[in-house]
Amino acid sequence: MPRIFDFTHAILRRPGASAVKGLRAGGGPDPTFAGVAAEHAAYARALEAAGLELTVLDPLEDFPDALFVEDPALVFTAGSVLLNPGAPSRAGEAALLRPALEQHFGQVLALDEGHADGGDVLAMPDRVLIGLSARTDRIGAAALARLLVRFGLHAQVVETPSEVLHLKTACSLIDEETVLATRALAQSGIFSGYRVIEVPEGDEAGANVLRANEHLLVGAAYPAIADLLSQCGAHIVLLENREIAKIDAGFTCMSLRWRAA
Ligand code: CIR
Repeated sequence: MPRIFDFTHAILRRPGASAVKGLRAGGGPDPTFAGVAAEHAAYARALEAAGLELTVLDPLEDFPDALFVEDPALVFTAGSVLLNPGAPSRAGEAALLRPALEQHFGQVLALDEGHADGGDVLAMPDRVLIGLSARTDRIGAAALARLLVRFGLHAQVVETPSEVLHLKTACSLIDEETVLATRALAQSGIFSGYRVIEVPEGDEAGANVLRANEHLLVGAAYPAIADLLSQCGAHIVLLENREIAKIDAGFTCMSLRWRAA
């Protein structure tokens, strides 16, 4: 029986030079392009090492944040969904992903109202959490929940702490029974039925990790998180994300991953 983090394929998009102007919540300095490109390339290699076959799309210079392919779309074994990103500068990204999705998926559904970002969607074995955020509104979340029914998936709409960009900025699925989450999110009760490993205080920015097959990608700046997760049986891969973190990157948002049927 395949597990929800057993993936065969992923779609990524290489960063363009404009990526250094990507959105960021804290208004900090630009990353260097060389750093963003190197960290993205290392991320791609890590997914390949985890056993995924990659489709790497060309950069989109008009869309600085287009490397974060998991915000304008979602993919599942049963099909894919084009979303409607909540940041105005990212609105055009979904349409530009359509050709790649059509190559791989028989079904490409599209959000028909509201806004929703894939970063606010956590697929779990028994349900899909959709977090409300500055990017995902109630109308978009409800519209997405209706679309997911067509894939046999049950969605639950949840609140996201106001200080985080996306739901998955503050939590990640580790295995079929376990979630990593910041204390604030863990205490909100949305993970009922799961074991929750709390991110150590001060390491909240490291809560986004990525489980893919037997590998678990963790930020190199968060050894305490890697330590906590070492009990979970996955092979931990530490990845630098110093430069891409300046434009609020997480590991989950830089790829669309699925298991081909
Ligand atoms: C943005 O603000 O949209 C990008 N700079 C970062 C998006 C990261 N995506 C994610 O957390 N799902």
